Amino acid sequence: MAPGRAKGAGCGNVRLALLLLSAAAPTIGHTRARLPCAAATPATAPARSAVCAKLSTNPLAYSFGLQEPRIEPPGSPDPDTPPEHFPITREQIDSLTRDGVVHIPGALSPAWLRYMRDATTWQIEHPHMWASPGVASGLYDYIQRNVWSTNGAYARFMYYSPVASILAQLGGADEVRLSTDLLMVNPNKGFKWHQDNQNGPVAFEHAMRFWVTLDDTPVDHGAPVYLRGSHRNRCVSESAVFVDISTGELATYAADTIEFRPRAGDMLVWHPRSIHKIDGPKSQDWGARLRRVLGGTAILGNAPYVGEGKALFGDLGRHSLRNGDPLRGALFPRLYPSSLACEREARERGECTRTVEGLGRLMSNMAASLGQMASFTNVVKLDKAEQLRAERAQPEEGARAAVGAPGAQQPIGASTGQRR
Ligand SMILES: O=C(O)CCC(=O)C(=O)O
Repeated sequence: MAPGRAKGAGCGNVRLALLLLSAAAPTIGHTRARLPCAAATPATAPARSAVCAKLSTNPLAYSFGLQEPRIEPPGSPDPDTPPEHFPITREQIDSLTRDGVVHIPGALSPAWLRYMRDATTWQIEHPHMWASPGVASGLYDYIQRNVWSTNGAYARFMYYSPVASILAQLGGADEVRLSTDLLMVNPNKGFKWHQDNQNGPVAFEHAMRFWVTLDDTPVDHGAPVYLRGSHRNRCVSESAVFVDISTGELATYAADTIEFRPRAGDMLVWHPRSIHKIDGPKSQDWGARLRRVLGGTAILGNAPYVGEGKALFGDLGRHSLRNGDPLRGALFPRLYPSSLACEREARERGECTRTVEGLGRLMSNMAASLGQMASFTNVVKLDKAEQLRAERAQPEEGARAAVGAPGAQQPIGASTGQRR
């Protein structure tokens, strides 16, 4: 374990306090607390950023509210400029339909890649309070949901980069909105077989997942792996997160996996029901290396709000939407065919951040997470069985499985199988 990383045992109360604090934190402007690390880290020498991230378990080092790194997007687009066009082929659309996932090489130009690396270096060095529970858990070195809503650089990436035009073409949609995003730096423990249901208040059929990496995939870990065609499965319940792929219908999908080794600037797009995983390094520590990914969920076309009764960490803003209402507005900003001035301005006024009302909604919907808790328990049981099998076959691997099991060191979110 890296020095400075909080250990699992005994940290539960601290994590809970951080979570509540971070979820309830009101917008109080551009307060910033600097970490004791370098100001700018070139993309080719990221070591100090990684170290900084591992040190950021000190709650006093975190900022609240809006953050603005003042990084200019490529081409300095006018505010109403549509997202950059990136041509998608018929074959790529067919792959997504058939396999439930597609790889889009070179989605980001070198200029966009540089922009996002700069934004991410800045974000890691100015950690936001919302990142504190995930960072304290050690599950990721830095993880922050809805970073678009607090950091202007990520908002501009969503408005003007090719991401939204790629999603519109792949989804055959004339309108794309952002439901939620997630900045994920260094998945130390990986993320075992799961489907995605922390997508915000959008139904599977109106949602599409995206993942843009700022770094090449290492040769022996970190590769996203999918069960081909598993978005068509009929056995995984809507509320499940982690799944057991060794039995039943999923076992048939498990015979055909697709592993990707994306390069920096590549994008993956998949159906939220596609079963997938990512393995971290054996040591569970990325050391001085970085794996920086911005993931998220897009809303395709005219979708209804479906958040009532669900515990959704991507839906903590102030609103009075009821199930069936049109899922639009500044909290779920339009990206394609272009962003909207009124929604951009609402974000800049800090109206898209987490609120006490949103937290209250989350708490009152927590009971709905019981299904997810059951799914997590199943995975822990499965891990124990896998561990025993592995120990019999290969003693060293078995020992690693014991450390790597999600239940071995309860990460924040483990009890519900959710990432914040
Ligand atoms: O890249 C990661 O760390 C996890 C990606 C993933 O499984 C997801 O976004 O659902």
